[in-house]
Amino acid sequence: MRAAAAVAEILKREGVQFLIGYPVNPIIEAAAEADIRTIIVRQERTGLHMADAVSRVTSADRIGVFCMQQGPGTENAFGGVAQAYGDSSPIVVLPAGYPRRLINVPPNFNAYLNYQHVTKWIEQVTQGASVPHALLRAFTQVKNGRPRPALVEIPADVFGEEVPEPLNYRPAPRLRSAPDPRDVENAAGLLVNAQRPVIYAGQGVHYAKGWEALRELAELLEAPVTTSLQGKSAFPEDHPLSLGSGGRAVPEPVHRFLSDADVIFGIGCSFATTSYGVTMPQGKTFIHATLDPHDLNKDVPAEHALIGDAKLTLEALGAAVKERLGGKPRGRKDAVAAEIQKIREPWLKQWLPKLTSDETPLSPYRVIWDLAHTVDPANTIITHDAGSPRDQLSPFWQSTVPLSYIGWGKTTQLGYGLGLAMGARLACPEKLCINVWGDAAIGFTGMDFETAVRERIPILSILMNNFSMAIELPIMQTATKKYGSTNISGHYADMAKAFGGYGERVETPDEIVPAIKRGIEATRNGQPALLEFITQKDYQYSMFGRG
Ligand SMILES: Cc1ncc(C[n+]2csc(CCOP(=O)(O)OP(=O)(O)O)c2C)c(N)n1
Ligand SMILES: [Mg+2]
Repeated sequence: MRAAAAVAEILKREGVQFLIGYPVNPIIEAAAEADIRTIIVRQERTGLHMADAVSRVTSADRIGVFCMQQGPGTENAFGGVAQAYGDSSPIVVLPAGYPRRLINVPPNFNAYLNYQHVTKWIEQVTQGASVPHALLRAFTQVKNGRPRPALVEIPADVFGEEVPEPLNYRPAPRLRSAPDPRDVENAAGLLVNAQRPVIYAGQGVHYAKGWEALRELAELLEAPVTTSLQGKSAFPEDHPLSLGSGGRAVPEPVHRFLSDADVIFGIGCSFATTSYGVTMPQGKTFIHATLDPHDLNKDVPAEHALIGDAKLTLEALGAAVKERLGGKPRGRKDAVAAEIQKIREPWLKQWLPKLTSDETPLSPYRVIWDLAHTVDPANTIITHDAGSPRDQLSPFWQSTVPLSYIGWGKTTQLGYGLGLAMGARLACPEKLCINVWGDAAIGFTGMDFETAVRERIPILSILMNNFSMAIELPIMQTATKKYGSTNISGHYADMAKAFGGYGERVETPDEIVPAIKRGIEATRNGQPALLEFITQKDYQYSMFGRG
């Protein structure tokens, strides 16, 4: 068996149902021969974003795989891998390499050398017979420990080499580890004794599928819960103990409860310092539960830590807390829920004029509000893009079902949302998959709307066209005034139609809901829809304590 065919067979054994890629790479042809659906994008970055979403929305039960050619393909793919690394998404990347006689000769781009710092595992295969073991190492890495990309570069002349038969490959195992019971007892004691504990859940809860265990612990402790942007939807945001999610913009209860907490329990989170997450207040007692010891004391010094899988950690903590409480909660819940409401209601009231605005150009908040009240949230996966859409969507979008929101932003590449929605739809064909983006974001990856049409990936794309990089207006005033530096233009509904998709430009408030319904109908008929809302240059966000 040739090496390319061996790769395809291994992908099959690993449960890979579609190979996303861009030519030239012999794995594409071999995958098709092995009946793995191949999906060809318009540029590498979007394909990687799609693979990334496949891993995210399946809690890495299915691993997204992307392949591309040596040289330009690998050079152009860098952003997609870097984004997956920044946001900790486990994907397998399979670039071809230059033939072995040239691979280490400048100026040929060498993936092994250049991707070192955006992968958790990287290698260059030097002979066909080594391909199966190299892939076993890569899949073992993405299925275990902190989720991040693994890359195996296969030189073009290796693809034609023979791999000994029968192919000896069993899928990589997925193993979990639990924290030290002494640490669990310690943390349980602290949590039970805390007067104002807050639980902060990150995306580790999604990968561990620890949603139920998180809810049980929160209800037992009667502690309010917030999430990072990446962890959003790990806890139902319509639950009386939910504060809403963190991000650059947050609901006010998130800010107030974190500020007033005595103990903050971070579960499945990195506590990384970022402009796109809440800043942890000083002077609190932190309990940091994470899979990755590299995160400990990195940004937030934590006196107490637990290392292990988020679900196993939450279950162990739940049992220890239960024992300390004599099996049941102490009756604090109503008071905590009432306090949350007391902060939430005036906060929401303050934003309602924007959320229900009748103005034209449209308020982006009104578009989001109407979208939220038109779709079936339990059957929807939504993601934002960088820019105002993120900060306008995340505080007001209530996620009630695990993995119904793909939050991101440890690095914030404009244009990421489209590929995420497409990958989500591929992995969950029964869901309505939505990306909300701005007119600068579409400039990066908009051509791949054609991929959605051609590959029959019917997503709903909500575009806020304000003919501007509105979020940059406050810091680019002179450049805007003198040279129009933040101005952009385009008719994106027409672009969608030109690609064979459903496109509609919406300019009046009464047309928002009917247009959304028509867009959803188009997706039901297998056609991706792009709804272009002409919006205000609004750069007011629900931010607290940051510039
Ligand atoms: C690849 C990349 N380059 C630059 C940025 C910085 N950036 C963040 S948002 C933004 C402008 C966003 O404009 P738009 O998408 O139109 O959203 P708006 O704020 O106008 O609603 C820029 C330049 C980025 N996030 N990603
Ligand atoms: Mg804009």
